[in-house]
Amino acid sequence: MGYKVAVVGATGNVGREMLNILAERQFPVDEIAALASRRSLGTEVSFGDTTLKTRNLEQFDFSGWDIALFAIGSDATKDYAPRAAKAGCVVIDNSSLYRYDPDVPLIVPEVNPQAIHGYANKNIIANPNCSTAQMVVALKPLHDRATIRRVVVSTYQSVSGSGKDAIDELWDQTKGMYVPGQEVAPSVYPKQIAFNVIPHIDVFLDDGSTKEEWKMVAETKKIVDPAIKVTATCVRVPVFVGHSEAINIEFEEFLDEDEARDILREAPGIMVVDKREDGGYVTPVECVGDFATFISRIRQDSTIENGLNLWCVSDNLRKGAALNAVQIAELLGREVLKKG
Ligand code: 11C
Repeated sequence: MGYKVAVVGATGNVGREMLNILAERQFPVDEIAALASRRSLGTEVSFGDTTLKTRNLEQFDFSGWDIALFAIGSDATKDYAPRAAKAGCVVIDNSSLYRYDPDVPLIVPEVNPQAIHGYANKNIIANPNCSTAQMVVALKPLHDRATIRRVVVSTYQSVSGSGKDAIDELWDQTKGMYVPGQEVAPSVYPKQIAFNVIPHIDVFLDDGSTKEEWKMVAETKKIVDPAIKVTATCVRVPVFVGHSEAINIEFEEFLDEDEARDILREAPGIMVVDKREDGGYVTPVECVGDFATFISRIRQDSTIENGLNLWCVSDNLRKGAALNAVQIAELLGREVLKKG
């Protein structure tokens, strides 16, 4: 016996990846519903070898459904997630709506699987921001060994993090650079993204940081350890898929770079590619479609007592969103629902 699973927002980038990953990982599904707003009705989406017709989210009755993977914006989530949860369906939500709610667990299965039991408070589990998810997978095994005091992270985030219109903007703007009269003005982004980088993701906060940077701080504390200090600079780069991060870590204890490499090699969800030669590291185009978080450029930071630098790359639509949500569903099935 398997599960009745609904994917909410099935026609978006993340919703489609959720369906792909449920099929790829052979999640034990008895029945699947691809839900979308009225605007997207009629659109067909793939689920393994089959094609699903989208169903109307507004009229959907979640009673009798086990799990709903939500990949819609916070505003729509506010309307539909409580409705699904009240009907007895466990919501795994990819929006930021519930992430900082103390009654809702925020889970990366490789890092804090024990938090799963908190689902029962509201029948809701939150999925973290993509830039946080890949970073905490790398931080956790190192924190367990040498206790992280402070993290300084700079991100290089792909445009797919902003949705389909942003992917189109990068594509059209890049092409338009070569065709006189077909230049494309910035629309999704405040400045040109083609052949450029933009140090601004999400809205500005009063202290001069951005919401994306704040999320990396708040979510790392909730998932790994509230004692860890994090400072982040989040930057959009002209890459379609795959977020990259340069991470500087200060530990309580000394951690040798070779030991760190060995720890990361053994850690769940991580693939170490770290040869000190031309091309001996991973770039975002190589991680697209992969499940792993890739770690390269592991090296001592000798400017502080117990410092380490590393480079972390992952498919933001997968580990950063859809894969992590499906992994939470697998964890929920294994530890709580026990049907599959
Ligand atoms: C980006 N990280 O790359 C964002 C996308 O809180 O789930 C995901 C935003 C979120 O723009």
